[in-house]
Amino acid sequence: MEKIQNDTIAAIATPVGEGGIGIIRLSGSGSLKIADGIFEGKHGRNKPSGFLTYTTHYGLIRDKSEKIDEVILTVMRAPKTYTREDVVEINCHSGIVPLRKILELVLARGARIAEPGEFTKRAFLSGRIDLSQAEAVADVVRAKTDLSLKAAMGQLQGGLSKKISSARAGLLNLLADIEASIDFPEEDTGDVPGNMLAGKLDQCRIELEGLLKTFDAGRLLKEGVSAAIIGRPNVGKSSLLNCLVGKERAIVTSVPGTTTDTIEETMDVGGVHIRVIDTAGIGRRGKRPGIIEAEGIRRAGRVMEVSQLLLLVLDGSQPLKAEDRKLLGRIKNRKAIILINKIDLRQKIKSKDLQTAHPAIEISAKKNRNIDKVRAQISREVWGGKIDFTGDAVLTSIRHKNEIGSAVKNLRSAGSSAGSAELASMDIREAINALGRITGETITEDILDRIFDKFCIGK
Ligand SMILES: Nc1nc2c(ncn2[C@@H]2O[C@H](COP(=O)(O)OP(=O)(O)OP(=O)(O)O)[C@@H](O)[C@H]2O)c(=O)[nH]1
Ligand SMILES: [Mg+2]
Repeated sequence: MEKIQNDTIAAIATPVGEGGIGIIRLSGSGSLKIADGIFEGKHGRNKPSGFLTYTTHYGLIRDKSEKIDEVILTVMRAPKTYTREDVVEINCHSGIVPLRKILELVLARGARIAEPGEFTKRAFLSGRIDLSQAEAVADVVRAKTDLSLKAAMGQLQGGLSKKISSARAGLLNLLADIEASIDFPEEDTGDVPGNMLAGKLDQCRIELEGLLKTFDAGRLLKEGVSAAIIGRPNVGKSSLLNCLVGKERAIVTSVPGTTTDTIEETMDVGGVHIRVIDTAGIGRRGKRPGIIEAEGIRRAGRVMEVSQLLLLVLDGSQPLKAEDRKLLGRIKNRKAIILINKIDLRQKIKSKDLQTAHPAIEISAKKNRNIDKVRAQISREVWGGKIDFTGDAVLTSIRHKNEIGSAVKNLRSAGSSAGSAELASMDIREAINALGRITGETITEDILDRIFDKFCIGK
């Protein structure tokens, strides 16, 4: 899908705000000429259109007689650039005004403001990277842990593309053989006997199924997991949140019903990004819940429904109460860890009283005891010990998963219509198209738009 882009696009490529350096990026055939009109080199009279590729130059950005900022300007000439077009990057002081003024200046001289992800979209349309690599750019930018970065980088460097392209190439060959046997049935085309066809289809399908199996782990890496801290009022939920995230995030007092809203923080456990959510205590407080507390309890219930992992806190210094039992019942079929808190006090709960299949850990949130065990258990629950991350391709995108899923279905159906070459070839063609939509060989404009809409401006 090669396409000529004539217009020159520009955007602020760094977060807008006060900082050391801000970057305005230009891409397109007009980039150098636009830069010529506003840049005045400090040393020598050269203009950007005369600069060698991948050289940087110190100078001023000017709007006629007005000096806007001192900058470093980098010229990168087509085709060896991010977009394969002429690219100019202007490093200026990162303040809202210089960034905005320089952007306005390049727009006034004929550049157009870039859409979200348009630089990366051009890198794809020019054929420098395929679609799955372009998507990985957004994943790299958004990576929240070392492991999610590793997965995104693997994809950016073509790990997934290679697997998909080789499966697709195999299917294209197979299809060519089958179609030759349909078109010239009388000739000996070295045709594909049924069992050989079935063997090749199986091989390709099994490979794709292997890729599908990496999706649970991949999604975990990319999206992270939400873990809700739940329990009766005053059992130490907020104290636990503070321990886990290592700061005094939530208010802790001895008054039952201290937390009235949900409080969210993030942490990294074994490379997985975890959103920990503290909630209002569920159940009776000292007094009857007012409107605020009632809403807090309702929210706690909702968070409990949607979180992937539940951390049920019990107060070990008190006998198990009816409300604790109710909560134990509610988490029966959920992924959960039970935390018997306040073990620094005399204990009234024994783990065996709990009658639960969930793991239970005795902790003291106040004295920071056994919190490392909680982390280790969270990691076990979340990873299930089954992530093996050997640098092979990992599926992290639901879009890719769906396309591979439909390719697998088509290959299965092709295998079962072994008798009819026509039917089999139709299915194989569908599978080839599905795989092509991952790498971008076969893709429609609206899917492209949907993918790049999710990017940030300037990327
Ligand atoms: N002795 C002891 N006290 C604790 C421990 N953890 C929490 N507490 C105390 O228990 C009281 C309640 O703690 P919080 O963390 O506010 O409890 P909570 O479950 O968030 O309470 P609500 O927000 O009211 O539902 C505070 O006085 C804490 O200091 C612990 O491990 N040992
Ligand atoms: Mg609280």
